[in-house]
Amino acid sequence: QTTQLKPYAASLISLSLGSDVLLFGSFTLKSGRTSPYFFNAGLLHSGEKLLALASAFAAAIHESGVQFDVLFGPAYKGIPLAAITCVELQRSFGRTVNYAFNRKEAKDHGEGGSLVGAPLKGQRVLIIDDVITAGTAIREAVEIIKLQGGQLVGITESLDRQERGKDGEASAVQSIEKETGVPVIAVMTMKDIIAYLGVKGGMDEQLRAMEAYRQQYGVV
Ligand code: OMP
Repeated sequence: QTTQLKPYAASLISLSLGSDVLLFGSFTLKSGRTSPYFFNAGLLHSGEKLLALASAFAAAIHESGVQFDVLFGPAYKGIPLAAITCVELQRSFGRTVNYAFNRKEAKDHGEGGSLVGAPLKGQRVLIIDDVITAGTAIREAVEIIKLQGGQLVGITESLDRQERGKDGEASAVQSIEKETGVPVIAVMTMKDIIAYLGVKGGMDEQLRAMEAYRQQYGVV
C-alpha cells in the first residue's frame, strides 16, 4: 500500500522536522500511550513558520472542495490557526471567509457573550484545530456551533495521528466523522510522516519505531 504524499503535507513535515516541532523519542500522550513521536504546533511561532503553516492549511482546505462561510478556531490553540488560515485563503485563493473563536470564560461586561468574531447563526462552519487525539476538544467545538445555530460542514486539523480509540477499531477522526457526518481534512497524517521518513532516508531507527507504534495502535 503506497501513500501519495501531498505537497502541502510534505512541506509541513519538512518544516516541522527542521524546527523541532516534530520530535522523535519517547512521549507520554494525553491518552496515556507512550509515543515515539510528538508534534508540537505551538512551536511554529515565527512569522515565517506561521506563513508556511497557513499555506499548508489553506491548500488542504481548498483542495478538499468544502465550501464554508466561517472558520471556527476553538480556544486556545485554534484561535491563531483560524486567523492565519483565513488570511491565507484570501491571499492565495482569493476566497473570502470569516473567522470566529470562543472564549474559555464567558464575559459579563463589554461586548458580552463567549463568542468573538463572525456570528455563526445560519452560517456554514469549518472547525480548525491542531491535533485530534481522543477528540475531546473537537466535540466541545461541535457543541458550541450547534448552540450558536451554525451548520457544521467540516473539521480541519494539522495532524491526524490515525490511532485506534481506547474501545474499538476506529480512530478518533473516524468516530467524529461518523458522529457528525462531516469530513475531517488533515494536512498530514501519521502515514504521511512514515512515508516522508522512508523517502528522506537516514532516519531508520525513528522509522522502525513509528512502524512498530503504527502496528500496535494504528488504524491504517
Ligand atoms: P484531544 O483533545 O484528546 O483530541 O487531544 C488533542 C491534544 O493532544 C492536543 O491539543 C495536544 O495537547 C496533544 N498532542 C499534541 O499536540 N501532539 C501530539 O503529537 C500528540 C498529542 C497527544 O497528547 O495525543
